[in-house]
Amino acid sequence: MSGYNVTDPNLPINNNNPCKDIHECLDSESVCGPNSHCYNYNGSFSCFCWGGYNVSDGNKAISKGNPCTDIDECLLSPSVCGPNANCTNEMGSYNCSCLDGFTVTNSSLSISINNTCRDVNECVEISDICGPNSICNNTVGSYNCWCMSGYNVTDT
Ligand SMILES: [Ca+2]
Ligand SMILES: [Ca+2]
Repeated sequence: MSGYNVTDPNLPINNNNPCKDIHECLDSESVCGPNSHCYNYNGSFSCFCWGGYNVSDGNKAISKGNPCTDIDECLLSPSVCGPNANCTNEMGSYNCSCLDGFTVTNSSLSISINNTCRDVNECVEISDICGPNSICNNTVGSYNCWCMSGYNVTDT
């Protein structure tokens, strides 16, 4: 039967020389190609892509000629990191980072559409950012400093 090999091909097939399951996964790389795992079972086998990888041509079985390749999450789903963030594709994964002037809302969780990058309120969160006798004005992604009325900036 397909998926089975006779134990000793030089002898007739019988109870003492039975058909044995072919362990296709012993050479997983040549069977399923890279970035995949191979699952052997009696009479056949299956290939699965690792997480973060997808088969090149979804209409065909995973193989060395139709291997699992990295999913470009940034291209596939541009909003994966949410607004005010950079998305960097990585092999088997991706990375989100906040743009300058922004920080992740909940720092104990990773940046995502559900935990977006918010504006840093520099005037509140960074003490004395504008120095003494000044007025600080927070803006989205940045901030401005002004001298209080009656004061001039030290070095223009
Ligand atoms: Ca990726
Ligand atoms: Ca700001």
